[in-house]
Parts: sequence; structure tokens; C-alpha cells
Amino acid sequence: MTTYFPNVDKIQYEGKLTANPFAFRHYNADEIVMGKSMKEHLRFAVAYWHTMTQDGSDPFGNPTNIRTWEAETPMATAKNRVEAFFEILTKLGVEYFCFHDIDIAPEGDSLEEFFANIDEITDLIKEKMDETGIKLLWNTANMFSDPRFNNGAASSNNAEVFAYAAAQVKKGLDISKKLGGQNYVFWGGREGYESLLNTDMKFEQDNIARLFKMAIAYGEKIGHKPQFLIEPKPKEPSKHQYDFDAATTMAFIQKYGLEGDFKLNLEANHATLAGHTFEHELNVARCYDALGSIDANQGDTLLGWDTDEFPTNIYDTTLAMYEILENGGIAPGGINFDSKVRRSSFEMDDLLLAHIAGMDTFARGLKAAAALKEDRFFDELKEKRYATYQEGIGAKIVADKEDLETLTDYALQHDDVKLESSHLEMVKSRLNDYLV
Ligand code: XLS
Ligand code: NI
Ligand code: NI
Repeated sequence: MTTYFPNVDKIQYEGKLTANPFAFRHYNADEIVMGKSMKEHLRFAVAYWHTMTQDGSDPFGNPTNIRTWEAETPMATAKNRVEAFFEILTKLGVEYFCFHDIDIAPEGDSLEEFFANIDEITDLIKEKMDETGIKLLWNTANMFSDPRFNNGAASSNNAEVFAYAAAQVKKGLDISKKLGGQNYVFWGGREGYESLLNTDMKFEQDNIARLFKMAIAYGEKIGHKPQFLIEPKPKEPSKHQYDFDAATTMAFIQKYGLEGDFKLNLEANHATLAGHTFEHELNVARCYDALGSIDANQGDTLLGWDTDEFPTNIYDTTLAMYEILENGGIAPGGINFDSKVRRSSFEMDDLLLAHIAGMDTFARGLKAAAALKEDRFFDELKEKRYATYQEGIGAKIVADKEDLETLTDYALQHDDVKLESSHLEMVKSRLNDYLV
């Protein structure tokens, strides 16, 4: 059997003092944190697109990545990729993966050929899954790259495009069933508009909901119910995407009565593009009991686009993991590295090194978040901050026993309101103690 990473064995936990770059320094899969192993908490997944198909090109430069799986024909390359991908997963000890239909199989010259290619490649993937025990976290249909999706997929002005997208979603659900997919994602890359001058926004959104309802109905028909997820993003490629952020997407989900079947897949870099922190988006989702899964990466605050960098910021992963602990975990979702190596990290081994960095950063986040939770750090802060609702008039307000008239009587007697300082600088400094 060919190995694509001949210099690297299965990556082990060696502790933070190790000099071995191909070792985990913080991620110790079986270590128990708050009653659960790290791997159960984190449910890491590798993204097929960034890891297997991204070539390092950008709008100003040619591909840079050296990828030894390139072969004579697209189908031969696709098959090599499956081998290499499972080698990566196995060596990293990652148990889940995610893909778009076009990542795994060449599109060929017709939809029929595309579907046949998908069937052949998913047979191969299934064999590998059975052999290794690796599972499918989610798959999705790429309904944004091909020129036919110029004006969107379900939100396209052209009904034939809608039909084409529907066929891709049907196939996506068929392969989800075949591979035991735990979730199914919709990211509406071009479900938005370029100009309101020629756009019927309500009609387009009604159509998106129509496609989602068809997906629910088809899942029921074939007896396969993955958790459906919508991945919000404010812009790029569209100027304005309908699933702008968690709150906007929840309004959509509620408007169309999709709460029972849909949750959110939240991505760190999309949060920052929307002008939010990642933890804000996770917290919004939790308010609606709709935190489904996460796309782990990080953006660059100096750049205004989706740079999809591997997460290395422990402040961010700590606050994200805190939200996940508060959520009681992320299953059946997971932590998918929707992250790509920088253009200058072009060697094969960088794929492993980058994932090790991301996994270690999340492991540190998990440990810090667990300590914050065990110490009741945020709980105590918040209990103190909202203490006036624990007794007296506050307790009556939250018990819904007051109204505008009774509160006016109260306020007239108590108009000398005293506030307490938040001491926020001290709080942030104490939080730092958990990060190192
Ligand atoms: C792009 C998105 C995409 C989704 C899956 O910005 O993050 O990769 O995760 O279509
Ligand atoms: Ni994503
Ligand atoms: Ni993204």
C-alpha cells in the first residue's frame, strides 16, 4: 500500500515538553476531562475540501501545494485522495470527516456521470470507513462553484437551477444514508443577492425553505434522518447572503417552521465576518437550543475575508469550548477543521502539522474551559451581577407578578438607584490566568 506520509507514524500525545513536531502536546485523546474523554468532547473532523482539493492558488498566484496523490485522470486522483485522506485521519486519530459532493468525485460531462462517479468513490470511502471505524460527521452539496449557480441555487431566478440543486441534495442524502452521515449541512454560498433592483427577496427565501422541506420529506421517505444544519455567513461569495448570522438564520428557521429538523453549524471566521465574536454566535445558538456543530478555524482581523486559518488562538478556543460545555457537548455535531494551510505551508507534512496545531489549540481551550466551569468562574460573576433578581422586587419581576402600575409605585419609593462596578478589567486579567 502506498503511504503518502512515509516519515510520520501515528501521532501520539507526548506532553508539552516534547521536541517532536509530529506529536500532540496538549491533545490526549483518552484523557478524562469533566467525566468525558477529550476525544468525546471534541469530536474532531477533517474537511475534505481544504485538505484534499485546495491547491494553494489565490487571485494573484498559481498553485503552490505539493500533493503526491495527483494522477493521470481526475478519477484516478479522486481514488488516491481517498487513500491519502484515510491515512491522514488514521495518523491524526481523528474519527470524523466532512465533504462536499464535488470534493470527492469529478463532475464529468453530465449530472449522470457525476452521480456515477460519486457512487464509485463512496463505495471506496465506505470500505475505508468499515476498515477504520471512522465516521461521517456531515456531507453537503456544493451548489455555489459551478457557473450555473451564478444567481444562487434554491434562490436562483431560474427554476432549472432549482431542479438541479434539488437533484444534488437528493444525491447528498442518498450518500449520507449509505455512509451513515450524522448531520447534513446547507451552506448557502450564493443564496443571497447582488442587487435588490432585480431581486424578489421574499420569493427567493420562500424557495430556499421549499428546498429544505423537500430535504426533510426525502429523509423521512428513505428512513434516514441526519441532523440538518444551516451554516450562516454574511457575505463572500455573495454580497449579501440570506443566512447572515446565527440570529438571522434562526429567524428564518422559525419563520418557516423548521425548528424540529434544523440547527446551526457555526464557523468562527464567518462570525468575525459578520462583526461578531465566535462565542457570540455560539451563545445565540444556545439561546434557541440550536447549537448543532462547529466549523473550527480563525480569521484575520486585519483582513476582511474568509481566510479559514487553522485555529491557534487559545483565548478564542477557550471561550468557544466554554459554550460547548455549557451546551452539554456538541454531539451529534463535532468540531470540523474548515481550515486550510497557508500558501507558504506547501509540503505534504504541513497537512498533519496544521491539524496537530488546531487539535492542540482546542485541547487547551477544553482544559481551560473545564477549569473555568469547575471553579464556577463565570457562574459566580453572573450570579453576583444579576443578584437583584434573586429577591425582593427582582424576584417578583421574573416570577411575572408585577406590571407597569405596581412597578411605578415601587419606583416612586425607590428612585435612588445604586449600581455596582463590573470591575471588568480585573475579570479579564483573572481570565488570563486560565489560559497559560
Ligand atoms: C465557506 C463555508 C463552506 C461550508 C461548507 O465559507 O465555510 O466551506 O463549510 O459548504
Ligand atoms: Ni464552513
Ligand atoms: Ni467558511
